[in-house]
Formats: sequence, C-alpha cells, structure tokens
Amino acid sequence: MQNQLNASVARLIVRCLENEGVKYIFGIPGEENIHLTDALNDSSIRFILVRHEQAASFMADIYGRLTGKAGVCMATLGPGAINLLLGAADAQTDSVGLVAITAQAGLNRIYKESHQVIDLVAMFKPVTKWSEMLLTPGAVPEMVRKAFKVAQTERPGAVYLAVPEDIESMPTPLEARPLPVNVVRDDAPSPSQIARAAQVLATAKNAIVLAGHGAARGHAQEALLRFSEKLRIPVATTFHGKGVFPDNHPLALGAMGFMRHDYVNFGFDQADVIVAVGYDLQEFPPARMNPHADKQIIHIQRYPAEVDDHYNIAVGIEGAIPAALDALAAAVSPKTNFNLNGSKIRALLQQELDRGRVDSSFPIKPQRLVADIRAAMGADDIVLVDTGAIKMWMARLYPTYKANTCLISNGLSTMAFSLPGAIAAKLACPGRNVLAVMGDGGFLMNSQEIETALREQIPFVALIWVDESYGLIKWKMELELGRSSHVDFTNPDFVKYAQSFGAKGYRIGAVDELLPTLRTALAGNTVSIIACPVDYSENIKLTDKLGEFEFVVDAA
Ligand SMILES: Cc1ncc(C[n+]2csc(CCOP(=O)(O)OP(=O)(O)O)c2C)c(N)n1
Repeated sequence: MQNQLNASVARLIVRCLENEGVKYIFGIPGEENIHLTDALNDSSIRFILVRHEQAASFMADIYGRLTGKAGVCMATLGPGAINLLLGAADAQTDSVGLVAITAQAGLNRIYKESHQVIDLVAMFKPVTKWSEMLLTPGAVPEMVRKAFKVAQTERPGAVYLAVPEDIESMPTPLEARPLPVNVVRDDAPSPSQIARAAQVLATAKNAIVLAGHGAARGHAQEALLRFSEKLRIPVATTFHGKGVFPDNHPLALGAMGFMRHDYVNFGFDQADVIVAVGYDLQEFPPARMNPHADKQIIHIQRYPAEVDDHYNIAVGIEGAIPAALDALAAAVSPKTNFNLNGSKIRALLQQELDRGRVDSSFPIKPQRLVADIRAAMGADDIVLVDTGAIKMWMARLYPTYKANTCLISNGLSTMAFSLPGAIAAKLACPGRNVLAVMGDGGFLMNSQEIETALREQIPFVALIWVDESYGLIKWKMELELGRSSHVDFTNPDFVKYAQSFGAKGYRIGAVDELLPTLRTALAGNTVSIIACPVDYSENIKLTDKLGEFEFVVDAA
C-alpha cells in the first residue's frame, strides 16, 4: 500500500510542489482530490483550510504578491474550481504569480455529459497565462515546473492545472521526479536604448517619473532613489506601486490613479517627458497622465509596453529595472531647471492630511481615518486596502514608505480580497503587523475567513469603514446622476459578529477612540474586528474641490 502511494500522481505532485519551495496551499478539498489532499500529510507543506474557495484564491494572490513566489490554491472540480476564478483573475490582472490546482472529472467520463463537469481549462484560459489538464502521470514533473516557471516569470500571472480524478491516484513511471528549478535571468539594458533615452532626457524641459508595480517586483527602490536624486526628477507612483518611492522624500509626488484630476496630475500636466518605471497600463489608463498624447515616454520595464494611443513610446528599455535606471542616470547630466512645483503638490496633500489629523467630528472623516491608521502602523507594517471609496482615500493620502506595505487591487479592482489577503500577508511576513481596511460591503463578502484565521492562529486586524452603503457607487451616482439608488443596506452588529467567532470586536463611538483601539488591536496577537462609522459626505466635497481647483504654476 505504502509503495503504491509513494508512486502515485498525488504523491509526485506534492513532491514537485515542495521542490518549488511551496510552503502553504490555501483551499478546500473535494471528493475528487482526496488523494492529493491526503498526500500533503507527508510533506512540509501546510494546508490552510478555508471557508470559501474565493478566499483561498485571494490568499494565494497576496502570498504571491508579497513573496515573489507563486501562491498556491486548491479546490475540487466544478463549483470549487469556479470559486477560485476571482482570485486567479485578480492575480493575473495585478501581475502576481499564482498557481491554481483543482480536481477534474476522470478521463473515463469527461468526454460526455457528466455530474459536476464543466470545461475548467477553457474557463480559466482568459484569466491565466497558461491553463492545462494533466492527461498522463508521466507529465507531472514537466507540468508542475512549467506552471511555476510561467506564473513567476515576468510578467507574472496566474496559471491553472486540472488534475482528473482517475489520474490523481494512478501510479507514476519509476523515473518520474521533480525537475531542477531554474530561474529566468534579466537581460542587461541595451546600451543603444540607454543612449536614445539619455538623448530624450537631455532635451527634456520637465521630466517626471511614474513608478508602477513592476518597480516593486523588480526591487528597484534603491535604484529609483539614486536615479531621481541624481537627475532631480520627481517621482509619482501608481496605486499599485505605492511605497516603491518613499512618500516622505522631497521628490515624492504621491500616487496617481484617482478618478478625477488630483494634485499629482498637476505634476504630469507640466511634464514633457515621462519616465515610466515598471508601469503596466492595467494600473490606470495612460490618457489620465497624457491626455493630449503629446508627451515623450521612456518605458523601462522587463517586457515591451502595451499599445495605447496615449502611450506612444519614445524609447523602450527592456531588462532589469535597477540596472536600466543606473545606466540611464550615468548617461545623463543632472539638470537644475526641472521644476514641476513638486513641493507645492506635496504641500496640498500634506495639508489635507494635517487637517484630517486634528478633525474631531464624528462619524469620522476619511482623512482622519487615514491619519490615525498611519499613526498606528510602523513603516514596515502591511495595510491591505479593499476596493471602494475607502481605496480612493487610502491610495491618495496614506503616506507609504516601503514597497508592498500598502496593498491595493488595481488591475481587477475586486472587492473583498483584503480580509483573506491579510491572513496570507501574516503568513508571508509573520514579524509585521497586518491591517485590512475595507468597507462594510467588502467585509461581509469574505468575513467567514475570521474562522480560518482563528483556527490557524494567524492574527490580523480588520478595520471596517461603516457607511451602510456601497459607498463608491453611491459617490459615482451622485457625481454623475445627481442622485443614488440601490446602494444602501443594513449591517449586523459587527462586535457581536466578531465575538461569535471568538475574535475581538470593537465599535468606535467617538473620534478619540480610534487610534488607541487600533493600537490595542494591533498589539493583541489575535483576530480583531473594528467597526468605525465614516463620514462619506466628504466624498462629494473632495471631487467638487478637485473639480474647481486651480493650480498656479510657479515659474522655475
Ligand atoms: C466583487 C466586486 N463586486 C462589485 C464591484 C463594484 N464595486 C466597486 S466598489 C463597490 C462598493 C464598495 O462598497 P464598500 O465595500 O462598502 O466600500 P465603500 O465604497 O463604502 O468604501 C462596488 C459594488 C467590485 N469592484 N468588485
């Protein structure tokens, strides 16, 4: 019996996953993958049993984002696999390595109408880089190696593998074993492209850097500092790239991507050259920063840019981002006359935050919430920001100092990734505090994972901004239609709800309670849920203010 198990496909898959360095698999088993689930018992891999497969896919997504290694999620065929789709799509659109493995009906019945069968390979195809089914036991080593290689190689993304139920328990060929892991190395930047880019910068009147998620993936933080300090070029980040350039740096301009013309946009308005570093067009549409398609763009990324009529590349530099930045910095003489009025832009953001910090109204203003969250969190601590009006406030205002410390879904912009994501973040970075901030809509979409976190003893804090509404949609309706409908709801008692799981529950009843409660919860080493009423009348005030705002450019 033992010999037969040793040689099974299930066993070999597990050995191949160990060979890839997999430490965690997030998922729910089903009848059709009990052998694979069982084989994990004799491995170094910890299976995190969840309460909804969608949450497992978000956990794999965030684990992949924080570690640079593909996160792994697992489910049964049919409904289980379908539930993995959202997190797989989120990883794909956020350029994160993820491997989803599910059961499928056996080859003995998959060709005909049959219980729980849908074409899963076809279903995953549009949201993955590679989607395939294991058709023969001997293919396991190659398919698992390929899955990880494809998922992790730039541009990273999701991969799907279906394992038919009858194949899973078959014996494997004796010689089948995990393949050596080799890593795709970066190209050095091309000297001729560097020279052409240097030429563009030499003639620039005003240059600006846009740093995207690829800069964080490429560990370009230090090189970005060297580049911008030497050439005195200010740096904006995407929502996704938040933290890859420290927001407390004199050359920082803040995050680009808000739905209206934000302060940082004034920097782009004045620039004639954009140095886009690790930016993918999925992060936000280039028309927002280049509305007249008249700016020269230097695109530094490990692969060519997507085509867009507002993103016409003057020079593309493909290869390792830090090396490209250093080479370009070395090839250009610093200029003293770049002037994007960066200090003015920074001051506008700072004023908003400073006013928020001392605002004592209740329900609490978003600006005060952001200021208190920042005060409670260390520079290395991780905040996951869910999708909603909350994202707009956090992305614009939350000062971020390190890459991957403020995680936002901005490719797919899905709701409800942040609570399960917090569990994975704590596993990936056990020494850091992890806070998930979300709307009351997003919270109830995946709050069942509180049970997972408590059972698996993975502490985190969730802060819910309570407005009893799908706030972002209400905002947009009011902005564009002058009224809103079908967006309001009621909530359960969040404190009792948290306590019913065995978690700590807090309700903020006065503005001064927020910061101490956050601090207590973060120090608590358990799962804590904090419900805080938010004053979203600020939403319309913000878009009105930005709409009317006139930025006076000071001459150089
Ligand atoms: C899974 C999913 N469903 C719907 C949407 C569309 N959507 C974006 S934000 C939003 C409202 C979010 O409400 P809530 O979580 O309460 O946060 P708030 O906007 O109030 O801060 C909706 C419905 C989405 N992005 N993702």
